Amino acid sequence: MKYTALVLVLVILVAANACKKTNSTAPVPVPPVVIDTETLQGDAPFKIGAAIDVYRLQIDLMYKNTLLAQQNSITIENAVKWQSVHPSENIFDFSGGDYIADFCKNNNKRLHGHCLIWYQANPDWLNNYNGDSLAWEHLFKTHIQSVVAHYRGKATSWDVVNEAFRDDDGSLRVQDKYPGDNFDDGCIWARHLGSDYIARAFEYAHEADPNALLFYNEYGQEWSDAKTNAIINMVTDFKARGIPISGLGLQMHIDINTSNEGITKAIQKLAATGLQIYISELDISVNPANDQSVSFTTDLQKKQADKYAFIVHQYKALVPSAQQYGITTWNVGDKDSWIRTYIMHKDWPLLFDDNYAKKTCYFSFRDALKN
Ligand code: 9MR
Repeated sequence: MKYTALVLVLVILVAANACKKTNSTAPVPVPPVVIDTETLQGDAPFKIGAAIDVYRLQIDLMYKNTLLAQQNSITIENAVKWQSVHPSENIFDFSGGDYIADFCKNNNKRLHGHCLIWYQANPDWLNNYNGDSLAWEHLFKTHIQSVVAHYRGKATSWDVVNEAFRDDDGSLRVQDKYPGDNFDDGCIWARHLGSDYIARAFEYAHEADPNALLFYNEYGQEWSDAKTNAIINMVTDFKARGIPISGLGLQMHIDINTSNEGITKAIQKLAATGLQIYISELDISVNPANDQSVSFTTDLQKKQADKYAFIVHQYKALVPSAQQYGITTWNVGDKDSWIRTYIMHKDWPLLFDDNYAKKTCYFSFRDALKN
């Protein structure tokens, strides 16, 4: 009995081993590689970009593959904002920005740095910094020049100053308008350095990398004439004084109801400066009121697709080709949009869905790029 059991075990072992050998030599089926021959970057007469997050790039293959195929310009969404890149007075942390810069270099994508000076995303140590105006100027200059110099030869362009003007009257953000609401909508830079800080930011950035293209970036120009006019006045003044500004970023966080007339007017006015014009943070919300009962109906899909196409057509028609710096969406797909992840709205604002499949607006956007 014992002997029979032993023979049985041996037979099983030999069979299992034979099986293993057969399996290991059997050809492993290779999934077919699908090459996307119809892409945004392939069809655009200018650069097409997305603002991206380091962590997602590291962990989400669909996200990464979409970028690899579709876009040829990358904006660093958060990794080089002051609070990420300069977390304490004597520490710079370039790890996130470097990861994205390497991705761009290895995959031949243009890199746009965002943003050197902003009233938001500043670390507490900076907001609470105690120093006279000379000490503040030193911090300001050191930060700008350290970051720009670090990415010299890697970043083609920078948002030097972001969102310095108010929506209602186009005045400079200085004091916090609503103290007590836990959000400072004024600007530490204007408070400590005076109103000419914007010009000095451009000069410092230019010294650190004379080849970088330097942008002023702003939202709301399609609905706030006051803001657009303030920007145009700033450009006129900068030109008269020889301040090195290369371009204007028209963010365009809009929705399906944003007036077409407002969009046209903003593009026209900015283009008339002769500077590079960059649609820098495009997304089109379909549910701006964050109504929880809304679903992404075919009607909303169509309205969104029409709006995306309208913007591309206007950009191509109104911005001379030598001034077309490109169009960048703020994030890649609906799933990773700041509208979902940051303000937590129920929305579908981008060109790719939750599985990075192409949406109706992707096709209208791409057709508009082509035709
Ligand atoms: O998308 C960004 C979000 O992840 C950040 O938490 C937030 C604050 O730093 O900034 C968001 O990006 C903003 C950009 O830097 C400037 N224009 C408006 C963008 C959306 O809020």
